[in-house]
Amino acid sequence: MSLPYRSIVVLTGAGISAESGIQTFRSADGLWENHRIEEVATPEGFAANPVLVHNFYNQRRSQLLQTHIRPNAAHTALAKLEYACSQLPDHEFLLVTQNVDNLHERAGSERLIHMHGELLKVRCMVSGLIFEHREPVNIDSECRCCRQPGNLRPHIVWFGEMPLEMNLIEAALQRCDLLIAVGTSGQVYPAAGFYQTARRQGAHTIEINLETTGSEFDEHIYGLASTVVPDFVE
Ligand code: BJW
Repeated sequence: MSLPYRSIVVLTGAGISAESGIQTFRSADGLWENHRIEEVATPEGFAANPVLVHNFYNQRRSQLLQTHIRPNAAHTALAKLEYACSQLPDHEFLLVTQNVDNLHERAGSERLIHMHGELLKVRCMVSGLIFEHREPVNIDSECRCCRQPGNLRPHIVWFGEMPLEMNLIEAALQRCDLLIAVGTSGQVYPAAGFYQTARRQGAHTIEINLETTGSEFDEHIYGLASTVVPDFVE
């Protein structure tokens, strides 16, 4: 694999997991269809109706755990790209995903940040401790640290909350010479602005998507992530 770039940041969105069977957010049959965003993806929505929000995430957690939901060729190609970078001196790689599924790690990615949280984790609202969690959660579920009911919330970044590991992401964007965005509509900030940060300091920016999103990347490659990403990496 020839690698003309030394510092690569890849940003992924729901489009990379679409071919694995996980619905994207903003397509016509998208997840939000049956729920208003404010109801299920804001702290205010959770405070108003925790049962509804827990049920929404319970349903998505159980979908993710179905056996037919697996990483696809795009996830695998990004893990290979990371491995190739790790074999070369003075090369670095960071994968930043907005996705809350676990398909990147299942494909072998290790240098990975889940900036919008993780579906298979819950957080104690009192201590802030984070736990792996695969079972349904309800308002009676007992927290593992404080042994109290009602203190658990999904470990998900909702609208109005600060995305995770922003310092590490910003630092990587400041020094990258290639930014690739795969399968994201570019409608949600701060991720939607990453390509501008990278471009400002001279990085080449590439968008891989089914269709144009209107964002002004240097290069656009249109097609299915499962085809385009492996082609690009090899
Ligand atoms: C394929 C494909 C295939 C399909 N192959 N491609 C006004 C202006 C600017 C900002 C704001 C504003 N008002 C409020 C804000 C801030 C707000 C925001 O951005 N709102 C916008 C809606 C305007 N953002 C926030 O609140 C964030 N926090 C924040 O800003 O904190 C302050 C801060 C300040 C300074 C620095 C840092 C922080 C938090 C955002 C949290 C987002 N959370 C969600 C929900 C998580 C919960 C859950 O999963 O249930 O995260 S929203 C949802 O959107 C989810 C996703 O990660 C995120 C992005 O969606 P994504 O991945 O792009 O998916 P889609 O469906 O939109 O697009 C899929 C794409 O794939 C499409 O383009 C398809 O074409 C393509 N595709 N199949 C290739 N096979």
